[in-house]
Amino acid sequence: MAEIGPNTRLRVSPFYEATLAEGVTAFSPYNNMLMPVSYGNPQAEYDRLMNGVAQWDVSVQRQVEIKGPDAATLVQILSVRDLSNCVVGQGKYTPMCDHRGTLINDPVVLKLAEDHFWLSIGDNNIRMWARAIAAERGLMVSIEEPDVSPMAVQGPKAEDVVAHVFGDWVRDLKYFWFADAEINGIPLKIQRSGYSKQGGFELYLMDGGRGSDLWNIIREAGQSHGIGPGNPNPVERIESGLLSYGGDTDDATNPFEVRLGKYVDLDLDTSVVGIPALRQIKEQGVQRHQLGIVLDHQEPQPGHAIWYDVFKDGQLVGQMTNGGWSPRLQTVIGFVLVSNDVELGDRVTVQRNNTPEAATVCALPFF
Ligand code: THG
Repeated sequence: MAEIGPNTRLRVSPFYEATLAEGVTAFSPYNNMLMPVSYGNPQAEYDRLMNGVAQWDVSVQRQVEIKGPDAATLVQILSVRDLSNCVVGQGKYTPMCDHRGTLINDPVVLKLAEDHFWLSIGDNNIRMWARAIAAERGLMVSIEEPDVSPMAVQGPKAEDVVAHVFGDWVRDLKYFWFADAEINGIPLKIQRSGYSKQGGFELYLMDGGRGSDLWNIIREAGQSHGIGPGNPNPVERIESGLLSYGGDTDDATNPFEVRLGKYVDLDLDTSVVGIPALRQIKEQGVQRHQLGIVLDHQEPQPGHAIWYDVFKDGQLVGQMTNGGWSPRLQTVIGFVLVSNDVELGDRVTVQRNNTPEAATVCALPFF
């Protein structure tokens, strides 16, 4: 078995030592870092998220820090969602597109001050993109990667654990709002957010030297609720209909195709990158849509690393982009990105490796 390991181009997280101590068994590269993706017991990891609480090293969700007199202008130029009503202390889930209207990221934007933002990004180099756009537009901003590393605490017991450590005030945080906090001299921000629909928070560690300390504080506080390690769960997120940028999208995917149209404001100024193209795409008609799929074949099977072709009446209609065994539905489910003439309830065939499998197309989210 070949190895892939940390180096200066594949950095480790401040929580690396802690995740090794928890028994991490697999990593995946993401934003030039290593993200833990398994602790060897998918069922236990799923159950903790659904019924208890889990802590995740998601420091790969890097922050692009934009500061300066033109910071708000730049963040809007990069975002196809109208951010004019985003206030200090608030976060917003925000698609970003290139000039062709192709989705290039879907960060959570955090507004720290009128002239200070973090883009909490998915897997793509938005720091370089932001610098290029800022320079071309002659904007006065600084764009850096700060020493900030999120840890997610997710699940129905997450609020009790976080409140136990930081105080009951966290219970009043609204969805995507955040506030400063400190524990044992560790500076952080706490946001009600996270890549699951089971509720919880993200703790943005602001001192990379204190990763194990923060990890262990949460670990201790969660003992009575059976806390354990986890990661952005590959199946819960499918059940919940959460998009994986780069997993369910490719270099030709626009936000309308993958259910992000509600976050696109076509009335934004044409200076916003992607808006002119998105208006044109909308006018000409969106060609594909993202739907759910349920495979007839009801045996647990691993997720997949490639998109599988999907056929309807013998015609290629698109691809299955992700999938996995759903413990709640006791069957294999996934997402498809298919042409518009594929409708809910349609019977299709998924070409998985060399095996065709019958399946039914359905609505998202599954729950
Ligand atoms: N948290 C933070 N940063 C992130 C992620 C995160 N960066 C990378 C990645 N995840 C970005 N992608 C998403 C995708 C979905 C959501 C958040 C980040 C999400 N979506 C909800 C939904 O679709 O139902 C809510 C969106 C809304 O209605 O506002 O939460 O997880 N810090």
